[in-house]
Amino acid sequence: MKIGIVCYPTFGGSGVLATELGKALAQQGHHVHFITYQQPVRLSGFIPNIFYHEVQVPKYPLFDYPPYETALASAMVDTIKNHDLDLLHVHYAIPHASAAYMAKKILEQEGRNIPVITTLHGTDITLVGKDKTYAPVVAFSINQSDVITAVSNNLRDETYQNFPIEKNIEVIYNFVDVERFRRKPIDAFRKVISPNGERILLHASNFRKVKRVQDVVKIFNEVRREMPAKLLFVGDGPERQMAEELSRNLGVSEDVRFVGKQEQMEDILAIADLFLLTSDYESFGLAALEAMAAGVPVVSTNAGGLGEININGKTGFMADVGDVQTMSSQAIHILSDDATLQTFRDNAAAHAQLFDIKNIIPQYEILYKRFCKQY
Ligand code: GMT
Repeated sequence: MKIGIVCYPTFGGSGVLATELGKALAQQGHHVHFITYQQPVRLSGFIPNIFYHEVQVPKYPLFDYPPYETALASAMVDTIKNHDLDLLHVHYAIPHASAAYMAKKILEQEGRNIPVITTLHGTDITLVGKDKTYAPVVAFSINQSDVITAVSNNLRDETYQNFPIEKNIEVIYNFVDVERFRRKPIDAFRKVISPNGERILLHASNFRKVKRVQDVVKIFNEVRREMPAKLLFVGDGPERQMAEELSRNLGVSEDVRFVGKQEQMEDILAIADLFLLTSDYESFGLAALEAMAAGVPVVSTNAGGLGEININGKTGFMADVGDVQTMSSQAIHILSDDATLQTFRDNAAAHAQLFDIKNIIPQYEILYKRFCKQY
């Protein structure tokens, strides 16, 4: 099949998922055309069946806000026509679903029907999407998609609660390439981070408010009272400075390291002992699933779809949003002895298998084939 994929090309979960999906589809022999405003971060190197079309948004002095959505819809039309695409799969509703609707209508006038699949990822529904500024367009364009998928049952339910959606929303879980994340730790790297064998706690995110990174620092502070430990922060974003300040105020900054945005998450996860995800909401929590695939247990909140991946008491633990005390005790319990940690590690790795790329990609292929009967 010839598949167009539209996503945010950044480190966010939706972009990562869309890129990994495209790469996996290309490996199956499909032709995958990424239509994005810059090269997606996980799309490095040359992959024969992958094509990249950059959306150019010209800046004119007249525009305070260059019309990205218009440029994107035009790039979609152009790519679909010139490369004879079979379908368009857009990740994240805003503004991808409405741009896809526009492209679809333009192509209809030329006698071409292009099926549009919209995958909802989370904040496009729960935070940004339901904001009155965007809501009518989001609801309309989701309803106009030929197929709607959500990355968890929770996100499907949230979408129905927040928008007047008339169509069926299918749930296709996010996935992880289990093989890729099953890495041996690089000893030299582990020694740099934890020279005396301290436990390594990890958090990775875009440091937005929804992640509650202050809770990560507070939990680490409690753990460190009980055992030697280090905290690694991966990623960057608006709340990073606050996390740095808090770790200084709590007197733990010597043991906290901010390593910025990283592409090789598997190497970092390979040295970690525990992943912390303290979010107000996660539709799914792809970062936590990647941790589990690397055999790293997760202590998280029970918000959104996190309970669909993190099994309380088995792959890690969950607690209410903001309940730092409980999450600290849970982290201490997992890390307190090697045997307990190993049990949680094994359970996390085993559970992640359910979400292996090999199990999920066929679900997307089946969905695409509904529209591409010739394949
Ligand atoms: O978490 C973010 O702020 C990034 C966001 C995105 O759109 O990239 O992540 C969302 O999509 C991911 C992939 O489906 C999910 O794993 C995240 O849970 C979801 N984030 C939220 O719901 C807050």
